[in-house]
Amino acid sequence: MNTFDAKHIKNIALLGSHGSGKTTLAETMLFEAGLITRRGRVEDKNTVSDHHELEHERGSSVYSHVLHTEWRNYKINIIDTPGLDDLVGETIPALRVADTCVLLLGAHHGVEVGSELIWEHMQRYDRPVIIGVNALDHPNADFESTVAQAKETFGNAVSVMQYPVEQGEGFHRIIDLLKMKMYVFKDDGGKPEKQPIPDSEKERAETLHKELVEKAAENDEALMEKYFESGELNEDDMRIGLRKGMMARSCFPVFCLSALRNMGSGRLMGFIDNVAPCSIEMPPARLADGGTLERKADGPTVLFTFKTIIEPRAGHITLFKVMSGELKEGQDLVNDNTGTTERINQLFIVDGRERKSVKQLAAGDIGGTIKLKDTATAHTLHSPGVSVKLRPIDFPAPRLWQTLKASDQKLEEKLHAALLEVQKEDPTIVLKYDRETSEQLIGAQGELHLNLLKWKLEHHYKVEPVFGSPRIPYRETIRKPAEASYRHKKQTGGAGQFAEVHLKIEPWYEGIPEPEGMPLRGKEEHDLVTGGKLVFYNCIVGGVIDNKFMPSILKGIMEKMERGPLTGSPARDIRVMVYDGKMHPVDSNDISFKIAGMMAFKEAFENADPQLMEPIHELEVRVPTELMGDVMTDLQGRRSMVMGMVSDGRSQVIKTYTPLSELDRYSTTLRSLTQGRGTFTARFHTYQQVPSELQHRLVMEHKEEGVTI
Ligand SMILES: Nc1nc2c(ncn2[C@@H]2O[C@H](COP(=O)(O)OP(=O)(O)OP(=O)(O)O)[C@@H](O)[C@H]2O)c(=O)[nH]1
Ligand SMILES: [Mg+2]
Repeated sequence: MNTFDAKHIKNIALLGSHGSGKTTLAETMLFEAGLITRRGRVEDKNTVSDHHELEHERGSSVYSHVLHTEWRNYKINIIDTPGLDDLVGETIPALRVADTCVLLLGAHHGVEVGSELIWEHMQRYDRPVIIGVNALDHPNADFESTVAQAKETFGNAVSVMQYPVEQGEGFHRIIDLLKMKMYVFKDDGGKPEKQPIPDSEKERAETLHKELVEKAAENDEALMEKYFESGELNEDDMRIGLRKGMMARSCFPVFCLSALRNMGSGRLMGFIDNVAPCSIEMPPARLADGGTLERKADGPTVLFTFKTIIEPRAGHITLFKVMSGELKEGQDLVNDNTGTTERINQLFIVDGRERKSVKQLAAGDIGGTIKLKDTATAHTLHSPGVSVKLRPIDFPAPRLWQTLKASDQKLEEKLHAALLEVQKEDPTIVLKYDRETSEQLIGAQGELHLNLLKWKLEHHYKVEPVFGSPRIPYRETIRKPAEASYRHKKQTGGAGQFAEVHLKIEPWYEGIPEPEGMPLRGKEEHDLVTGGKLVFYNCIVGGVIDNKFMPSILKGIMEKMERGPLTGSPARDIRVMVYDGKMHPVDSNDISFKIAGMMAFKEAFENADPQLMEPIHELEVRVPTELMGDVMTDLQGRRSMVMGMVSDGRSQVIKTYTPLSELDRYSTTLRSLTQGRGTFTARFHTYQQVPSELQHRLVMEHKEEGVTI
């Protein structure tokens, strides 16, 4: 096993939409470097990366996989990520530890919604970017329009480094604009022959080369001067300029590839070696306390854990990046997140399923260990005596919530334990107990994500989860004032109960003037846990109800508001004026006045034109422009209010306000309407009156449920 110092280690993440060829390229990079002797194919279920049975079943990546290749005297760590948007929880940690992002675009698809979504995440990580236009052998390959779409979507930093002489079946020649050579591949790909650029391509190559030279020169004053003087830059100067441009994210070099036919990966790896930064050349890493950590080869040992894998036999495998210093097998480190001391008993590098043991790792390298006592993903481990904690990984919030229970009630605990394990591997699975609806909820990125979780629970943990639609957190309120009174009387043997309460209720809104025509003896304002306000006034005159019973009346009213009279949903934004009542010298007590208050409120509520309110969510639906019509029709069929549309690159972003009750499993519909190319985000916006026929139906359903009010 070769060892590499910090300067000779490059970390790349392979990113791109589903099916753009990332796993195939990773395989080709290992093959071209001679680390594997036979090139696997995704279809044949024999690639180094997609080794998980789920991936074999699906024919695409489900997890991020770390592999490495060695090109000339450099080590390139590759993190092959899944392109499906639901699996973004696998992609984000890769973005966090990679130094350079390699974004693949299929020349037959151009910039897809999936590419744009990943680009948004990449933007948050500020990493240098290389763009690979892959599948140039595909019959529908169109390099020019793919590059044009990339410029339209990712900006003018997109810089052509190479272009194909032909595309489609016959693809086998690439013009390289840095080396100003033509690379000619044999049918089975591999090492190309370098030839001079033929006359037929000279003019085009010169023009594009000039653009590239200018792109390189613009990042460095000395180079700019050199360029102005000589009108040219040599290869080394261009490399300096391009590297600066990449670090400044003002240059995204574009390479030509056919991963499937093993064409172009060698040149890409050469460029990564010579131009892409290694980890210790990257800006300091940001710490949780706002400080920074220098990425020094000879600094204190600092590791950042970015992935936890749970394997039946090996147990917990932790993958990490050496952020600073060196790491040796057997070293003791302190986990800054838990305070625990961890010994790195086993140290290895991973290549897909394989783990190859090593004695040490240099700064910037990516490795793994097993059986750490108390370490999870996004933890910092460091040499004793220093205190460093890197900032956590910013995982996206769930986009789909479902209720969760075990198919067999006896296995509820087992299910819960299994989910706690699953969360260690996949922090985008979120558990939440909804106190209001008393439902155990599970949050995921989408339907596919949930189905993969189900597969894992059934296959690995032998427990079958049952998902369901969560109850909609409706709210109840009133639209007009109403008065009611209630006498609670129980005087049949034993301790008697007596209370009479007269109250008036009114709709409450921000800034509402104080009630008139009643003496206001006391006022309490309550922000309800389920949202909205209750304002309670004591308007009693002549002591007909003793002040000491006011809290009980309020308690009864608040209890009734927790489960409103219409559908048992919490009521809100009501003010209550208790203005009259009766007491009994002996039988009046707290419970009597609580009940009288509750029942008087209930009656008044039912006479106050009660209104059911439903949660409205603000949606942003991103779809390819050509598919917008169907998506729009579907949204309008979901009682959506369309707030606007903005075009963003090759997509349209539709903004709507849509009732939550219309969004159950929307991700599935959107996926089928757009062949998986549409996505959406939704967040709570406000509460709005439910249409009367729907209110009627919901109230009837609630009654049929036979819940006593
Ligand atoms: N024609 C052609 N097909 C390719 C090329 N690269 C990959 N493919 C095919 O495209 C399909 C998807 O390839 P993958 O490597 O699995 O794509 P991916 O980007 O890893 O996809 P996800 O894992 O789902 O994100 C497979 O059928 C590959 O054989 C290429 O250069 N040319
Ligand atoms: Mg893949």
